[in-house]
Amino acid sequence: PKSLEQLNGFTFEKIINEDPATHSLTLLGSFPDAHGQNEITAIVRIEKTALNASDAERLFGENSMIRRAVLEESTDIYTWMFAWLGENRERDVKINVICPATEVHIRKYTRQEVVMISETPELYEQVVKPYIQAFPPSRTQWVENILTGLSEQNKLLYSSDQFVILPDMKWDLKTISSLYLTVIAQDRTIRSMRDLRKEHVGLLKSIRRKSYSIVKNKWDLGPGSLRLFIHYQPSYYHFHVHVVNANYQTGNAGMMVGQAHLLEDVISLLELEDGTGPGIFERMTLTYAVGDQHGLHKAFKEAGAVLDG
Ligand code: M7G
Repeated sequence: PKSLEQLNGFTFEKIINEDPATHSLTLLGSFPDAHGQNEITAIVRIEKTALNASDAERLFGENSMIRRAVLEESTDIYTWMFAWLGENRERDVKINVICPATEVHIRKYTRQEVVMISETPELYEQVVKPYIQAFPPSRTQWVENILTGLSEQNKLLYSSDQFVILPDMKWDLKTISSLYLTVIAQDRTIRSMRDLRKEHVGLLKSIRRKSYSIVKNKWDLGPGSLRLFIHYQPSYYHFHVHVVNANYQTGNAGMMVGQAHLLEDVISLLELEDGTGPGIFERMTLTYAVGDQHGLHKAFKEAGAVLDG
């Protein structure tokens, strides 16, 4: 096919690949041959083109390219919307806004080089703990809003005095192959994975059990289709678990080795504790990548903890 008219001669048979990360669909089907007598098997891959950096200045404003936008959610400083670049179309773009954005947000979203850090328990005490404690409570206002019923209440999939489950802000809420939920613990004393102890095994297992049953009931995906993980370092120091379609692949660092720790492995490690003496996460050295814009980077450098790059 060399024209739209010829493209429209395509007979769709089935989808052979669906990749939300590259915004593409690969279709199997056929085109008629030149005489219109036989059907010739064809693969068509359709991918949304990248947004053009030179359009940046006209994305918003008087001559905006955006024709329509619908608010999906707004909480604290975070807002997300879906928008259309023309009429009668499938929604084109998801727009996330952070306003007002803090210095920490700007650093987090800025492209950067990473270096590997081996965080010993001593380094945690000396550098990381004070860093976590220095965050003002406003940093996790969005979490408080969810837990106290001020926002995203119609999104809650589960709520108890232990934790809530709801769609993650990253998810478009409809593409099952990129399903992304977040589980937020009520317990405000667990700031990160470092704080997990044997006594939390019950909580972690309930999170696992409930996540499985909710996803099964609502989207008919079994436990084998889910990847449950915890970030270390996370961006927000209020304990939460990521629940993601196991088949979802993204270039996003959030699922990379080093930052993502499987909930299963964490439960298993904690179960090995004998319940006396310091816990595994009090004794373990955790190795991960830190961006050179990350708030911890400078402190680690000063402490001589940055490995040669
Ligand atoms: P994280 O491991 O602390 O950091 O995860 P990351 O953002 O670097 O992954 C926090 C998770 O909460 C992320 O998956 C975010 O997309 C998600 N998230 C962040 N905010 C501000 C919101 C929100 O307001 N609502 C919801 N539903 N999810 C959020």
